[in-house]
Amino acid sequence: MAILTAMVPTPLVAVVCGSRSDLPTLRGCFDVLDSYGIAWEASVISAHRQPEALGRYVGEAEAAGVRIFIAAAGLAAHLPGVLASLTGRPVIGVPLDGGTLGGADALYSVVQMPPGVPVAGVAIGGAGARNAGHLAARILALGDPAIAEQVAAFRTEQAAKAEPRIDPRADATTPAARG
Ligand code: AIR
Repeated sequence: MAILTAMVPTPLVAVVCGSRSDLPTLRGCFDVLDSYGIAWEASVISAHRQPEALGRYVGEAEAAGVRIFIAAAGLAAHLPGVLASLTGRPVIGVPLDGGTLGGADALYSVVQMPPGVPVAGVAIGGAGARNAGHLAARILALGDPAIAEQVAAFRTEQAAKAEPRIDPRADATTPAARG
């Protein structure tokens, strides 16, 4: 079990993934949490390869004050579901593209949870990783005015980026129309 701890005290969010090979895809999740000033820690613990370590870790993380778990895995992505069986705190599941099935395998594993054991599923891959960070922020914002302010600021900033009535022909990044 490897635990990679960000240089911040008392993490509110624990990000767990099934393999070190998942870490590059999770970069956006860490960046989003940092952008909100939310303390987090990251761990590599596979539900299949290190099930006992996962159980121990969840108990320790809860005791340390972690409020939300983000769990990411590819292939048969049971990590979010197993994690949700081990904690009563919110679990956000990020399905990752593990190869042959393009992440559909992980997506189904994440969202098709049995009643009583909820996992909040986000999109496959990098978009989902970022949204896991945003969703964690929104949940924490319910009880934390400082984070609520950050969430509001992000939404305002994002909304300001709308570009009504542009001329796409003047945009050098838009490929020239053919035919
Ligand atoms: N995985 C690891 N244990 C259980 C699962 N489902 C996932 C990892 C990774 C993929 O299997 O989350 O996305 C491949 O892992 P690796 O270590 O072979 O690169």
